[in-house]
Amino acid sequence: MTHRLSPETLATLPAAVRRPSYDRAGLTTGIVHIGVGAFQRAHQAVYTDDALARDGGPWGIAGVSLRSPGTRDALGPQGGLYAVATRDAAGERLRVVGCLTELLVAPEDPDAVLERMTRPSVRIVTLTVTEKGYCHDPASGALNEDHPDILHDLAEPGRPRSAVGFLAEALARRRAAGIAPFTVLSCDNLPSNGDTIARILRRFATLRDPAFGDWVAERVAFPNSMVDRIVPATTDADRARVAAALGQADAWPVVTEPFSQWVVEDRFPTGRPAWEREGVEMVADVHPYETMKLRLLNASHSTLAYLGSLAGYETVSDTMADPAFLRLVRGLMDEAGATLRMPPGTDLERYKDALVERFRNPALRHRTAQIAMDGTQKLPQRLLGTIRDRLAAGAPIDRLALGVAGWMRHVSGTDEQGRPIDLHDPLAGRLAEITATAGPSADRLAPALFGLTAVFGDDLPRDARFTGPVTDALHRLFADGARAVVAAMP
Ligand code: CS2
Repeated sequence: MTHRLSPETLATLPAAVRRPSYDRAGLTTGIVHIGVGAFQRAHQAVYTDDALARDGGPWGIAGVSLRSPGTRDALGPQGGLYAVATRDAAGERLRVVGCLTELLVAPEDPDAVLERMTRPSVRIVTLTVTEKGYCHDPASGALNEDHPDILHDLAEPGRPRSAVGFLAEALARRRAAGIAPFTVLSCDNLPSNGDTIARILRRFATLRDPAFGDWVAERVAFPNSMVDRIVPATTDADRARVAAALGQADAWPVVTEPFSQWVVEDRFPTGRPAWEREGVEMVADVHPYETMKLRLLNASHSTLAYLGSLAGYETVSDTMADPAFLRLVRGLMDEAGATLRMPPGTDLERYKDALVERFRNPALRHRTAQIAMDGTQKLPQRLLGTIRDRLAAGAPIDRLALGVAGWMRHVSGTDEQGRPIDLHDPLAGRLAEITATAGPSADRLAPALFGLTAVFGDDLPRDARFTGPVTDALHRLFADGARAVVAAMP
C-alpha cells in the first residue's frame, strides 16, 4: 500500500521532487488566506514557499475555506503538505509545498478563523474567493446590500459567513485591542481588485458603524494585484499519476502550467515576504497589467469556454486545435488589445503569442465547462468594459459581441444536441426564469438578458451599437451552431 504524503514521509520522496527546505515545525503564521483552493495553492503559496526557502521569516499561511471541508479533509492528514505538478508537452515536474501551517473550515468554527485573523503575528490576509465571493454588484463594483450573506453578517457580526464579514469583524477586534490592521490582498480576477474590496469593506464597515468605516478607509492597506496561472480542477487521473510519481498518495495535488505571474502594488505597511526575489513584480500601479490580463487572457478564456463547449469541445486545448477558434481568439485579442494603454516597453504582441501557446498546452485538461461558470460575475470585466471602450472609440465589436452571445446561448438551458446545460451561476435562478419565458429565440432572449443591470449596467442595453451585434450573433448561434458561426467569422 502507498503511504500518504506527510511530514514523516517527506524524506523518502524521490530525489527529483523538490520539498520544503525550511523548518516547518517552527513556522509562525503571518498570513491568513481565505479561499484555500487549487489556484492559491499553485500560485501565492508557491511564491511564499520559495520565499521561505530563501529567507525564512514568519510567513506561514493559515488556509481558510469559507464553505466546504474538502481541502482541510484532504490536506489536514498530510500536515498541510501537497504536491504541485507543472505540466506541458515536455513533461511533468513535481514539488511539494510546505507553507500551509493549518487548515480551517469557517462554518465549523468561525471564531477559530477570527482568532487567527486577530493575532498580532498575522500581517496579511489574502483572498481568492472568486468573483461572486465579493458579494457585490459586478457592473458597478459596489457592495450588494441585499445579499443574503451580507444581511446575515450585519445581523450577526460575530459569526460571519462571507469574506467581507470575516475581514470586518477581525479588523474590528484588532482595532478594539489596539493591534495594527493587517493588509488585505485580493488575488481574484476583478478589475482593481484591491480598490474593489476596499470599497466593499468600507461600505460594510460603515453600515456597522460609520466611525469604523472611516477607520477602515484610513488605516487599512488594500494593494491591487494581478494574478495569473492556469490551474484546472484536479482530476482522479491527476491524483493517480502524481501518487505514482511521488511513491506516496496525495489526496489533493494541484496541476498547473509552467507559466506564473504575479504583479502586486507594494503597499504593505506591516511587512510582507520578500516575494520580489521569487519573481513577483512589485510595482506602484497594477491597473494596466490587470486590465491587460482580464481583457486578453480571461476574455479569450470565457469566449472559448462558451463557444467551444457549444461546439462540443471539452477543453481549452481541444478548442484551440480547431483553426477557426484559433483565428477567433487572435481577432478577439486584437479587438481587446486596441483598448489597452500599457507602460512603455510592454510587448503586447509577444504577450498575445504567449497566451495562444498557453491555451494550446495539450498537457492541461482545462475544461470549458469549468471556465463557463459564473458568467454573470465575469462578463463585465472580461468583455463589457472593452466593449464600452471600443464603442466610445467608434470601433467594431464583432468578436466581443460573439463572446457575449455565446454566454447567452450557454445560459439558454440546452446545448446544440438538445442536452440540458448544468448552469453554475449565483444568478442561476433568475437566468432560468428568463430563459424559460423567452425560449430559444434571439429576439426575445437577448433583450430579456440585457435587462440584468447587475451585468450590463444601464448604458449598454440602450446602445443599439451593442444590442444589435449581440442579438444578431445570438440569432446565428441558434440557427447555425457555434462551430459554423465561428468558422464564418473573417
Ligand atoms: C479562468 C481563470 O476559470 C476562469 O474563469 O479564466 O481561472 C484563468 O485560468 C486564470 O485567471 C488564469 O490566470
